[in-house]
Amino acid sequence: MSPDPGRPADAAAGAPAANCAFQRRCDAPSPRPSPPLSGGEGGLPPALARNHPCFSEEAHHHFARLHLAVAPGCNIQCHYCNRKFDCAAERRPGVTSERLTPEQAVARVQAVAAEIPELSVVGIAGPGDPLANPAATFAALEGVRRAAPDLTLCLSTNGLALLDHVERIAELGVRHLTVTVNMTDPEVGERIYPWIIWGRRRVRGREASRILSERQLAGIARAVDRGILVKVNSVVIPGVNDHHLLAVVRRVRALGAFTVNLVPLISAPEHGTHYGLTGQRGPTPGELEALQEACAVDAKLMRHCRQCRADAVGRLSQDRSGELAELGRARAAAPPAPARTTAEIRAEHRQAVEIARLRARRAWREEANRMAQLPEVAPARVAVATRGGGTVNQHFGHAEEFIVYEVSRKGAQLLSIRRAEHYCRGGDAEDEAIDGILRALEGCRAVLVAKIGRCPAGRLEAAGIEPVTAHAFQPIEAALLAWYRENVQPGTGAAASAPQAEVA
Ligand code: CLF
Ligand code: SF4
Repeated sequence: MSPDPGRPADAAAGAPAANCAFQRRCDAPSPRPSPPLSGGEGGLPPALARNHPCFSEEAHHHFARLHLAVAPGCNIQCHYCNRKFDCAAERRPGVTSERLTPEQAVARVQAVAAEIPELSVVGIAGPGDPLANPAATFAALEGVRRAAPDLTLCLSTNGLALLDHVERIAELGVRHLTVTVNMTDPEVGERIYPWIIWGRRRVRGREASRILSERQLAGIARAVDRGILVKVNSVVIPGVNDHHLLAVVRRVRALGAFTVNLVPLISAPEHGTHYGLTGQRGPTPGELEALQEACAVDAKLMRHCRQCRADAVGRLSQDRSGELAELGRARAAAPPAPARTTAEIRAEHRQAVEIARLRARRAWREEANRMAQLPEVAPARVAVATRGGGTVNQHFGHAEEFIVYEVSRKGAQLLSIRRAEHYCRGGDAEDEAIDGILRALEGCRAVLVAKIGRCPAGRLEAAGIEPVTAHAFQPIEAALLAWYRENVQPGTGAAASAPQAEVA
């Protein structure tokens, strides 16, 4: 944490304030002869976001979060929410298999901390709104602060009650806050929120959205003022607020929001939500990307969100909530491991991450210098399979998701996360799964993996996607730049060489 609780650590160090909307541009290595690349050296997070997997794209390769589902109630109704729905396999916000008391929550933190050394953040994100359940939320946060003071605390809220609690949040040392802002225009809002609870009564229609928006914006401004890093999540709802989100982004950026996360609406009839039942669709990947491109001019965007559950555990790419739920219950009854022990293990992990970061930065620098010699060529989309640690280290057959980057002379920019069923199940190849994987990799020129079998490699090649194992276990951004330099023809953007996968 910052030595001065009212002031971000970066500001104390004389660097640009962590909540500066231009942070990414300030960080870019402009004096280099090569173009300012987004990743590696230039992509390193500012101090406050350094170990937070959501506030830093780079940190999400190294660190894990734990959500404590202590907040069941909500003070508003969103047309995309139904908290009665529960399915262990469902991955989306608001879903949880278990609600915890503050005491159970602290025991869970201790149990999970003993299992996951990369744990860096404990967040409260539901299943309702944390600030509509202030007693449980603050009791849990206080308990965690006492039990594991090195863990970063995080909150996610709809913002209606933020202004009432922002001082307490700051006093507790919460430096990372997410506010979901889907509109600033009540005319748009009345199609998203049927009602809010305000002044002990239910307010409906446009007036509800007017109050909500006013409170959200005032709460964000106050939180920024108190040195809290604010991320804004906006749910993209085609035909309802998509045309309006650029204005939302500009407004929250002007208030000092650190980053904006445009999340696609998840909507299906079986969820029992208003949107699900009325057929409101979410955006297509293309629509989402186009909106992100438009908004990226005005704000730093988060593009690695996994829209996680209210009881999510682990790195963003691997929710271990199901696996660790039992463990939490078993350990809750037993005396917890001494906090000092788990804190020491976490400190060792952080040291190991710094070493990995140094290695990645060195590799990036070398590649950046080589890239500087490259003439102007068209960008290429390339997917990467990773199981964390910041390297290309996942076997194609085990990948449940691919990270898609756009690679060009300007660097490697993360575009999206594409989920897919994994190809190998218990040692058996799933031929049907390859069709879904090919759909997930649509538009990609290559996929960088640690290993791949002969059969799926052939299917990828037939679909025009080059399976690449030549950069296995290299840092991701340097590997992407190296692939690009070696394989893209000047002037055409076409891959130069034949597929180079080493078949497992
Ligand atoms: Fe949790 Fe949210 Fe904190 Fe992260 S999640 S409270 S900021 S610790 Fe992260 Fe999950 Fe996306 Fe949220 S991937 S849904 S942005
Ligand atoms: Fe559900 Fe969150 Fe909306 Fe409340 S604010 S209705 S918990 S999505």
